[in-house]
Amino acid sequence: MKLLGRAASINVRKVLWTAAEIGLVFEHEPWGSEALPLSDPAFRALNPLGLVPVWVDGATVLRESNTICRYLAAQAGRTDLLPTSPAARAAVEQWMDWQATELNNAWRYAFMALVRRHPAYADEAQVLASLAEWARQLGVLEAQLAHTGAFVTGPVFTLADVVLGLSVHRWFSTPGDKPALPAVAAYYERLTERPAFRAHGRNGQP
Ligand SMILES: N[C@@H](CCC(=O)N[C@@H](CS)C(=O)NCC(=O)O)C(=O)O
Repeated sequence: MKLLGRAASINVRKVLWTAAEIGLVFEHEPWGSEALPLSDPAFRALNPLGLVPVWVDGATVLRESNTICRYLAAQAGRTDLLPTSPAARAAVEQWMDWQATELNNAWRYAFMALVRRHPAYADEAQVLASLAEWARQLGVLEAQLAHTGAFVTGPVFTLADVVLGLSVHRWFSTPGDKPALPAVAAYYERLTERPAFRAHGRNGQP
């Protein structure tokens, strides 16, 4: 088995964290780095979208980080990470889908401007709008975590916590005028108790 994608990518980190929770042994090639550009035809043959991560398991080639995480959990029979009953599984997946759509879109501009310092993200009004929308979206997570007092869907750590934990890490790694979110802050500390999060999430890299 092989993971393709540089470890600075939040979507690659989802796979690294999930694989570590499961205890998988696999090869890792940092595609998306200078030495391994995503324009390389060999990479495009695996993912015509030109994005990381990509997971190769024999003849099975997968893209989309959340899909790869679900595949790994299902293959390992880790029903704690991804339950099999339709309702419990959907409860995990709805948070994963929300992270990949609404939440990620909210923080992208602010993160690229304030952390990556990317010149294409220099519009102050858009930075402030992104921070405000990010805080508004995380207010939904704050309410949920205040309710569960533990993980996103309840007392059990699931794949929803992998993907949301990495977004929360970006929130706390980004400077700016941000509201206090005490339940989210407590969750961040709770996740930090996990060795796999310390290795692939809260590891000094934003
Ligand atoms: N929906 C995809 C998004 C993948 C994605 O946007 N990956 C970024 C890195 S986080 C990427 O490959 N960007 C192109 C680049 O870095 O050149 C997923 O969840 O895997």
